Order: sequence, then structure tokens, then C-alpha cells
Amino acid sequence: MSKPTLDQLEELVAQALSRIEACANGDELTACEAEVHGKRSAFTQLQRSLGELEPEARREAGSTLQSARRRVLDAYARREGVLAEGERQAQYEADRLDLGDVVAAHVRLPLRAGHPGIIATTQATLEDVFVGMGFTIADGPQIETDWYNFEALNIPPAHPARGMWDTFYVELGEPETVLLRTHTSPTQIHLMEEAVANDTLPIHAVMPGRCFRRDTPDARHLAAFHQIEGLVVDEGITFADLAGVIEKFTKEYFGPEITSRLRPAYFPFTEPSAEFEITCTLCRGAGCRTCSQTGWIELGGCGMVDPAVFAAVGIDTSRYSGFAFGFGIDRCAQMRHGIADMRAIADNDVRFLEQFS
Ligand code: FA5
Repeated sequence: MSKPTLDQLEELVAQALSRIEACANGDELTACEAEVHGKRSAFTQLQRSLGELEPEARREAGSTLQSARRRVLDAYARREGVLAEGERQAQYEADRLDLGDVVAAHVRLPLRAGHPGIIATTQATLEDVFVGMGFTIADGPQIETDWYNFEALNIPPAHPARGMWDTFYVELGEPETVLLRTHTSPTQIHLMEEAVANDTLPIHAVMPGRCFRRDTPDARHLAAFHQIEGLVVDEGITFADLAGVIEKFTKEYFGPEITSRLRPAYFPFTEPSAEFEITCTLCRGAGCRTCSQTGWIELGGCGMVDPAVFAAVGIDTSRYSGFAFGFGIDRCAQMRHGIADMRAIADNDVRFLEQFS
């Protein structure tokens, strides 16, 4: 191959430019650069041949060669940029996550929407029944002081009735002053205190909520369960009003064939007191394991508000009388849906829970 001459410079540049343009990726471009500018390239040979020229001619030829090389180097840099951008785009495409595909994949799965649990729906139905009977709904704290859970309810310290409620205490340094409420009855006290403070008596309210006892779970008990408390404080309220409300509620909630009965009982905060029971809905009164063969299930306690409780909250007993009741929401759910063992409600077995969606 004959040595290149300066006359061929434009042709060499044109060839180099078209070879650079033809490079399809970075590797080809690197190889091309070595060829165009490498030791044996035409440009390098021309560069070397400059030494043979006179100084004046050498300067002129050097400058021409320099600008030709510059054009080739610029073309090389431009092509490098174009190829890098192309490679970046290709990488983007390869990495692209099509969220539409992800959503579509999920939509193909059966949608598993949640639904309120059996206790929430039972509570809502109970509230509806009582609202229909003219009651309002109130709420109270789950963590209580000894005063609300016991003392104001006529259960002073060391009173033997405290044994009726095996209590979880909250460790706050001082022993046994703050506790998880064992029943919803303390909400009665909050309501009466508020009504006295705001002069808003009478009261006709129900108070649903969660309660806690150190009870061993069995077919009719849980350690965390729910009660709904009822309180009526008004003028001229008698035990007959209480019995009427209990029976009306029983028929409304469980149906006309289920009956209630009241049996004498003892609660420190009501006098007289009663336990109220309903026909066992599992055996319809015939006797079964769930009702211990009695045909009846205890739903809750009730009675006329004890004057000592009215005294604790400052209600004038010469004007007002009242009744209260409190019964288990879990027990209601159990009886309404014929659940033999209450522990199933707390077990979180989806196959059980889905029956009540
Ligand atoms: C009380 O808790 C009284 N506060 C009820 C009351 C209110 C009486 C107002 C008078 C006036 P007792 O401990 O019997 O009473 O509980 C009432 C009901 O709560 C029970 O009949 C039962 O239905 C429900 N219950 C009690 N303990 C549990 C438990 N561990 N698991 C599930 N339900 C329970």
C-alpha cells in the first residue's frame, strides 16, 4: 500500500466519517477509532511524513492535518453520544416495568374484599334494636380506674363482690388502681356524672364495648369479650319497665319464639337485681351441652339502680329512679347464629368467619 499524501486528506476524512457513521455500537466505535488514529493509520503516517517538509510548508500542512483530525474526532464524539443514548434507551426498554401488566395480573385473581366481623355486625344489629326502642348510644374507656369499675358501683375495696370479676390490672407502680374494665357498667357512671354536670337528665342509653376478665376460655366465655350496657334514669321508672324492655329486646333480636326470664340475683350496683336468661336457641329449650342441659342461656344481669350508686354521682333519688342491664354481645352472637363454642369467634379461622359475611 502506497503512502498517503496530503492531497488525499479530504478523501481520508470522508472515509473516516462514513466509517464512524456506520458503527452500530460502542465496541465497533472503539475498533474504528484505533483504525483511524492508530499507529498504522493513514493519519499517523501523514503526521510522520510532515517531518520531511520545509519548516514553512510543515507548519501549513500540520495545521491542515490538525483540522482534518479535529473533524474526525468531533464526528467520533458525536457518534459516541448517539450510540450511548441508543444503548440507554434500549436498557430502559429492557428494564421497563409495565404496571398495567401487574394490575392486570392481580385483577385476574379473585378479589378478596374484607367484611365486618361477626361481633361488629352483632353490635350494629343490637344498637339498631335499641335505637328503635328510643335509646341513644354512648361509649366509654376500656382502661378504667378502680373508682369507675368498682367503687362508684358500690363495690368498695375488699368488698367480697370484687371476686365476681377476676381483674387484669395495669402496672403503673401503684398497685391495683388502674385496670382493664371487667364490664361495661363503669360507663354508666361516666354517663350519669356527665348528665349531672351538664344538667341533661334523664338518660336512656346503651353502651357497647370490649371487656376483659381473667376467665379461662370455654364454650361460653372468653378473656376479652363484649358487653352492651343499658341505663335508664328518669322519673317514675319501675322494675316493670326493666322487664318490659328485656322482653321486647329479646323478641326483636332473637325472634318471637324466644322468651326471656328474670331470676333473682345479686349485683352490688342494682337492688333488686336479676339475671336474665333466654331460651337456648341451639336446642330451643330442650337442653344441650351449650346450655348445660337447662334449656336456658344466661345473657346478662340487670336490676334497679342502687341508691348508693345514685349517691356516688349526685343524682337526687327523691326525684329519679332507674334501671340498668348489661349482657354479652358475644353471647348474643353465639345464640343468634347457633355457635356451639364461643371460642370459635376468637380463633380467627377464616372458614368460620366467612360464614358470617
Ligand atoms: C356484669 O358484668 C354486670 N355488670 C351486668 C349488670 C349490668 C348487672 C347492669 C346489673 C346491672 P356478669 O358478670 O354476669 O355481669 O356478666 C354479664 C354478661 O356478660 C354474662 O351474662 C355474659 O353474657 C357476659 N360475659 C361475662 N363474662 C364473660 C366472658 N368471660 N366471656 C363472654 N361473655 C361474658
